[in-house]
Amino acid sequence: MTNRRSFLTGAGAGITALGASLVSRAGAASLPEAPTHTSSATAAPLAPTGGRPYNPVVTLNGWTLPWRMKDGVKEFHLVAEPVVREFAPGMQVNLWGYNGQSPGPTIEVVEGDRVRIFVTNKLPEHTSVHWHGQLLPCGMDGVTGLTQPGIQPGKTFVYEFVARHAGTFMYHPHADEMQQMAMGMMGFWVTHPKNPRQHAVDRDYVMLLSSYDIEPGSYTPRTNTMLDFNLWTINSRVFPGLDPMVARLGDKVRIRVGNLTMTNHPIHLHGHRFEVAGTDGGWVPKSARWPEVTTDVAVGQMRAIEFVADAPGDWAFHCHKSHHTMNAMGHDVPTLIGVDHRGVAEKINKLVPGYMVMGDKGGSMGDMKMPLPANTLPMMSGDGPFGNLEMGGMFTVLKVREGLKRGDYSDPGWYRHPPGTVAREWTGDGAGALPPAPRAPDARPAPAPAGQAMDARKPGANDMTGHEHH
Ligand SMILES: [Cu+2]
Repeated sequence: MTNRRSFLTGAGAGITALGASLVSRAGAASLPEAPTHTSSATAAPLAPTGGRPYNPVVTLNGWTLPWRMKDGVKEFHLVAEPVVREFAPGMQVNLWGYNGQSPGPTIEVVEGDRVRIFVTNKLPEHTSVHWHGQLLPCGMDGVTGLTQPGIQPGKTFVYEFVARHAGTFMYHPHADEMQQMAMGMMGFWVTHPKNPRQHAVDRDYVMLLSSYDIEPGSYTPRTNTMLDFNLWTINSRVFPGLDPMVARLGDKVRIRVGNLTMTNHPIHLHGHRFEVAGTDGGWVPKSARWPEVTTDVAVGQMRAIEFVADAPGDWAFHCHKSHHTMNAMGHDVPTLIGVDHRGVAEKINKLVPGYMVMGDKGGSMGDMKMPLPANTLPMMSGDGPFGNLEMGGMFTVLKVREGLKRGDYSDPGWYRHPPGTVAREWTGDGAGALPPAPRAPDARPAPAPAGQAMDARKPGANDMTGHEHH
């Protein structure tokens, strides 16, 4: 099968075939292979090896599901199953997903393709797959109880429809949704235009936003959580576990973002202006687009942003809710900006494990060296060329470089700034006289920190995970 061979070549290690052992003998003969993928590295784009040509997408820290062509139908095989996903080095999470990973593999088809998707359920409870955004026969919509019975454990269902319109979609269960989506069941779907020159870009990245409530020190999300999530992920990875997005200077870049969390995410890109070129409803007419540097992606929405990567550098790409660029933390702790408690936190920690304060004038949160429970990531981390990035969660870097090869997605390393273009300490030499810094007319002097009583208290049991205000 040529498409599988090329997939192996392109994506490297971490792939094994589940094959037909999972399904009944009678069904095995007609079922396509269900490749699985366990590496959390970004797989090379899966070039089409049959059917109409298209420009494949890149799933950040993910992969695309190979298919087989049978009598003119593109056949895919998804296996819903428990998986282990590394959120970032140092943290493994027990999730549910598809074909070895959460999110499941990206499905790529072409407008007009007839698509047949086999779904085998290896979960301990029934499931279904809803094809979010597709225009399809009602009975293929995947809503348990409404359009089909649930797929019971051990059973395989088949879905079949024509991918009628090009665009940006996703798939997820419509069965015990809160539990199954809180466990990571979701995947991306791209329907490419019939004409590969239409909407063509040089680099096309896709990602799904999801959130988890994982108590520090544990390995499995709490699935009854409604709002108090503490890990905010891109493709079930958190910074610094996210690969950079790479672009050649002058490339036209598209980033497609789908949101399957319980809150909105204002997605922000530095150093560039973009337009929202598409939603899960289709492409936005050119006359209806406007320039942006942040676009809100609401719950259940998808946005395809497009821009020309015209500024060399390492540019932050992140959700603008600052607690979504942090990993699990305690935030019910006093803010002690301006209070000199050097050494005090350490002493208290001996008496009250887990004690911490924010805003220690001796260092930021990113510098706090807290003893962490096993399998827990620091709140803010990631080493950059100038020190700790103090980031976690929904954060990665767009790396724009001159002269990259087409199709080269490897990390080019940190940006080498031209001399004299980096913010630096003013030492009075060469940069002229220090201009006066006017103050607000009604400014009052800040209270002196010296001798101020410390309002420290012990964090409660829930402080490490509670995140109620979004
Ligand atoms: Cu967010």
